[in-house]
Amino acid sequence: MTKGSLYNIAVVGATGAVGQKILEILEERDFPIKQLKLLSSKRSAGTKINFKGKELIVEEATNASFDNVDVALFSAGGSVSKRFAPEAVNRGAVVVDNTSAYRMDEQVPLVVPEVNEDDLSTHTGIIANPNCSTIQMVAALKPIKEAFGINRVIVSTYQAVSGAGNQAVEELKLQAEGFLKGEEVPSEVMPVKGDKKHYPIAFNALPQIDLFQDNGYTFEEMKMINETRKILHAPDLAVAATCVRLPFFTSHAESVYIEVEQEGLTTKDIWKVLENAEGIILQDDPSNQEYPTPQSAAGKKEVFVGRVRKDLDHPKGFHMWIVSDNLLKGAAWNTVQIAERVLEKGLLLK
Ligand code: NAP
Ligand code: 12T
Repeated sequence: MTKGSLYNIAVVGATGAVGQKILEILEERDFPIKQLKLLSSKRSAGTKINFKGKELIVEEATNASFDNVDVALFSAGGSVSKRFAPEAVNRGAVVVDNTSAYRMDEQVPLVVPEVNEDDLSTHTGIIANPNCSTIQMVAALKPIKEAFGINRVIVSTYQAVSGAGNQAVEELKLQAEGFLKGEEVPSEVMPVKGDKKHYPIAFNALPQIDLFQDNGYTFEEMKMINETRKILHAPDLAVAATCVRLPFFTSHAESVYIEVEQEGLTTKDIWKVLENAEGIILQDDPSNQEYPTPQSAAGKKEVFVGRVRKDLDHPKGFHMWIVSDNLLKGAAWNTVQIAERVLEKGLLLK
């Protein structure tokens, strides 16, 4: 980033749950913006959004939207990224893509800045932002892996509805209100919009996030498995995941079991590493009932870790509880962080 330079930025999906958070963070970080384009589908074109005290008008995304754009931040679903990201790159924009469209593409770096920022320099136009559940887990596991080695990970997630977008948030609100009044509110979005069946999310727990794959895992679970291996540069790491949706609005929580390579470690050894890790806050004091929760992590950019303890049977096994705001570190903040590092490292296309 040349000091004082300003850049043309496009936000695709600016009216969505993630897009709105991206705008808040661009404003808060005083991102060096010359011109800001807000893009959506035809549905929201014309919507007015306030940014830094000025009213901006949302436009429908077209190929021409990306003329003269330096950095385009995409959070409008995989099909929108497939349709427009290559067009944006052809026009000279670096794309930071928040969807799963390109994450496992070998040409595309998949980046959590605290974990593998060096991978950014290999980009050829598109940089992928990992899945929200993956981001917070690898942020905590990376420093442990570096210090002690890790050869197995087993994770169960407790995920907020905001991960599934604004319509899912509305569905939970209406359903919870209805349930308390003894009325039944039908499910149309959860667990997955457009899937064959729907189940209530209010006062429930749904062991399905994203579509089922042929191997019996959901796509969200496979994203966690494959993305973790790619980001940690550990293609042979044993990873298993169970992803569950719960009826709260913000932050994902994860119960994570790991087996380390080094023998004889204690909980204190893990604490020490986490205390010094970038972007991590250790919040772990059982004697004072200190641990993170989805509510305490909401609105914060960091990843919180608590409940670190040794497995009672496996000598190299540890358990922990990892919580982070899914729309911030899990999506919008990681995306803007990537964009900031692209500018700092001089990695624009033009
Ligand atoms: P959302 O609240 O449903 O918002 C969707 C956004 O995409 C809206 O701005 C919508 O515009 C826009 N959009 C839809 N179709 C479009 C089209 N054909 N052309 C241009 N824009 C279009 O969803 P969200 O929660 O913000 O998530 C958006 C996407 O981000 C998800 O599909 C997912 O791929 C990704 N995401 C990633 C993570 C992560 O783990 N890193 C987390 C959450 C979401 P309208 O207002 O016009 O409909
Ligand atoms: N289906 O970016 O429903 O791959 O919580 C993130 C969150 C996909 C993604 C969700 C999803 C992604 C969800």
